[in-house]
Amino acid sequence: MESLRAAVLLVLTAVAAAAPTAQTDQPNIVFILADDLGFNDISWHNPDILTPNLAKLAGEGVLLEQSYVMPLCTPSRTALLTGRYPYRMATQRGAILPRQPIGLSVNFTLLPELLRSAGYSTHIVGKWHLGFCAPEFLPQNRGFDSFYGMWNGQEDHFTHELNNSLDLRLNMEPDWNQSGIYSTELFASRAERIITEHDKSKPLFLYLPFTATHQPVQAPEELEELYPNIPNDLRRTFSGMVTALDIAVARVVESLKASGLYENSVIAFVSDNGGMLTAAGNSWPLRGSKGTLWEGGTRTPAFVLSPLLQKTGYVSTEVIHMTDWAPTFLRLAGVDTSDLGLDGVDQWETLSTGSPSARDEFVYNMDTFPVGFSAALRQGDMKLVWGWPGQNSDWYPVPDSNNVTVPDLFDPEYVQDVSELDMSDHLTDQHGEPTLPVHLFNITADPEERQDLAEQLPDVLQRMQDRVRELLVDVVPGYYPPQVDEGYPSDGLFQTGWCEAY
Ligand SMILES: *[C@@H]1O[C@H](CO)[C@@H](O)[C@H](O)[C@H]1NC(C)=O
Ligand SMILES: *[C@@H]1O[C@H](CO)[C@@H](O)[C@H](O)[C@H]1NC(C)=O
Ligand SMILES: *[C@@H]1O[C@H](CO)[C@@H](O)[C@H](O)[C@H]1NC(C)=O
Ligand SMILES: *[C@@H]1O[C@H](CO)[C@@H](O)[C@H](O)[C@H]1NC(C)=O
Ligand SMILES: *[C@@H]1O[C@H](CO)[C@@H](O)[C@H](O)[C@H]1NC(C)=O
Ligand SMILES: [Ca+2]
Repeated sequence: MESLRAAVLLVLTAVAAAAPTAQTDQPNIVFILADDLGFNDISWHNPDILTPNLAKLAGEGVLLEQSYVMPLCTPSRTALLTGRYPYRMATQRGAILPRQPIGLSVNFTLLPELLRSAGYSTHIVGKWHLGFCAPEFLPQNRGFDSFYGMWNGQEDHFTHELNNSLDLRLNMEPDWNQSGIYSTELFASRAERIITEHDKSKPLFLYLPFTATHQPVQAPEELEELYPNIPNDLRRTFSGMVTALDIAVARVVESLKASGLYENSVIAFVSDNGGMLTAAGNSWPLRGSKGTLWEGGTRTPAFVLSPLLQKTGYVSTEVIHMTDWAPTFLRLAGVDTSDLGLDGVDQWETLSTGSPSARDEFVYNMDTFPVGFSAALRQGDMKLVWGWPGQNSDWYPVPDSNNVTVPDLFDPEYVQDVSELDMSDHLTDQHGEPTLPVHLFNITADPEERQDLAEQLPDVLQRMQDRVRELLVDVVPGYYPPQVDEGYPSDGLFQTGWCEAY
């Protein structure tokens, strides 16, 4: 009896002693975000694409086959950095346009701010795209110790200009000196420098949102030349962009190893949304494209890599949602998230051990228009798509020649149709069913969304529609005002200070 008590005491003491070291063991966190890289734009889904480094790294970690993100750049980034659904923050509708007077509301505390409070050095390299019209929206005022990159959603990959105006800064300082250096290489160099110069007495959070493979479609010539057999010119250049990204990620991981940070690092690689057809991105065989609620808009290549993972070298089909990364990283940093009201869930057990996903449900997106709405919900195997799914609802193989016209992202006429439908009572009326289209799929059995089960499974349909009605109460309609003249660049440079923060 005595010895049992002693043993228990010993265990308790060991646990107590372990607690403080957990704090100092906070891992380095490196989050690598690809831009518009579709399901079919990576070698493990499409052998025509050359990403040997990414495939090797994914193989050494856990390849995530059900990694879900938002359909567009800005919504996806708001989900990542807040751990919340964009529909609760009015950021769900679109990507921020250069002269739109909007940003991610300062009401929301971002991941880097919370990590910095927990002792991290925090850096962002690459594309911000969460608003810059007010200084309060800028990354260095949202928890990042340093910012190097661009404020907008896209720019020329060599000149770093959009509409003949520079969008490249180190914190506030414009960097006029990088014309001719390819964006993906430029950002990899900056990331290497941050890693090399990192003060190891602190943990590092490096957020690395590359502009690859967003349009404009441009690649270093020698990488494009690796693809002589791709018949579509735009797709060939696009493929070179993917390979540039592959090389850049390898450089970053090498640099973590060389500086001794790798052993205590967690590295995630995720694409922010599906392939954009007009920019030669591709989500085949999934349905739809960037900008849609279909799998092709929301399910993208991803993996996690870390010596801290208990089980590695396998393909996980567990659902990980974009909102889950913030609470997962915060848990690793020792930050309690229980009072933060996040939609994301801590997925470390799943990532580390391969145990079932910590969630059974997620919202792909929701938005309400003056009349009409758009929603998709997942519960277990099942997916409900209700209302406007976005443009491009077909299946789009990679173009096999130059003689193809691909559909554009937005078709104003279609939006017009939806807005003409009277949806004014969809929140309350359980019996007068909306006239908007409704679809039901078993994603496990039918990831391509070809078999609509809405008529076959009325009970499941009813249950999921009821759940959407319940969730709709929380929807803040997307805030997406027109562009304003105050936002025009001046002195050849994109500027801040032409809107009020909110
Ligand atoms: C921010 O918080 C203020 C004060 O609570 C509130 O009035 C405002 O609506 C919030 N804005 C957003 C975008 O949530
Ligand atoms: C590009 O800049 C010019 C000059 O400021 C302006 O007239 C034009 O509207 C701009 N284009 C866009 C797409 O903002
Ligand atoms: C750009 O180059 C100029 C002179 O060539 C130099 O004074 C300046 O510090 C450089 N800026 C940056 C951000 O490297
Ligand atoms: C291009 O495609 C169209 C429609 O598919 C076809 O009618 C036309 O002959 C094609 N042109 C060439 C040069 O192959
Ligand atoms: C969905 O498909 C999977 C795989 O075929 C099956 O196990 C499951 O029972 C299906 N779920 C429903 C609700 O039909
Ligand atoms: Ca994107």
